[in-house]
Amino acid sequence: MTTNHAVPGLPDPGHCLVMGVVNVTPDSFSDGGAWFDHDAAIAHGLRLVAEGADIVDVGGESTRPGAQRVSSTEELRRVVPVVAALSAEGVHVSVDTMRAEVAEAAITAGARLVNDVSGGLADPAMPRVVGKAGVPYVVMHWRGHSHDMQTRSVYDDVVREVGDELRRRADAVIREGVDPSLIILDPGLGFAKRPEHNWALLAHLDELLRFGPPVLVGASRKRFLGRLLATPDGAPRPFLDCDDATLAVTALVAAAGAWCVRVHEVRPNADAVRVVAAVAQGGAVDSMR
Ligand code: PMM
Repeated sequence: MTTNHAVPGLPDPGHCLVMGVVNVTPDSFSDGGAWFDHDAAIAHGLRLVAEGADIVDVGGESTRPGAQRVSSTEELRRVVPVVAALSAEGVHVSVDTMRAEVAEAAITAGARLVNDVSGGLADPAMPRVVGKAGVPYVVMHWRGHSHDMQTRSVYDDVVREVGDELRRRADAVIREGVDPSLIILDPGLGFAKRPEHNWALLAHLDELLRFGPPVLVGASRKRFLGRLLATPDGAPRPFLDCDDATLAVTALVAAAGAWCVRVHEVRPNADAVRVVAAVAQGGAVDSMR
């Protein structure tokens, strides 16, 4: 098993971290916009921490396949008050944004990590803002905005190509001033990827882990899980019924050495990463009472 990395400024509990998702959007594909109201979003974030989330990821723009962009004004309005309130409660908040302006405002409001699904491609100012702030930066594999990203899901060798493209993005953001020790890589499951691409990336996660930076995996409630679990007549399993499948992915990637999983349903995943760590340590932990 590849060892878990510590990322400066973020918790290092000795197991794969759990990032709980708070989508402050009316149209998120997986939680139906249930946390669109600020107070509801803040309460949900605190509940996720109580359930074992190490980080809470706050996002104001849906990246559901086919989604249209929101304005930066609207994204700021959605995200900043939630980031500020959760940060004031001592929560490690990550901001899920592709916009430098939103990242900067969120960092000022207390966010400790920038989660950029575009890996710095959507807004060329992003890497400089993150570099200047000196916060950890999730660089995800991305080939274009959600409205037409599925047209870009063409690969000869998805594992090699995603790896190469991610490595190039990491080099690019380092040139723009991001500290290499603060980079986290993410294969971007579901982003310009068909189900078979996601499964291949999961099967060969070791190749991404070998690059060096910590790896974050976001499989939670994604369509490829629903497709796998489709009914005999081909109807995909609804997103909200894919949490057990998400849990299976969590256990597998945590055992493979992932640094963090991004999930909607925190408690079972927080339990799973602890089980994986206990097995990996083979009984050599004093918490095994
Ligand atoms: N997936 C979504 C949103 N943000 N961030 C990272 N780093 N990795 C992901 O896989 C990812 C992400 C889309 O899922 P959601 O709309 O259900 O939150």
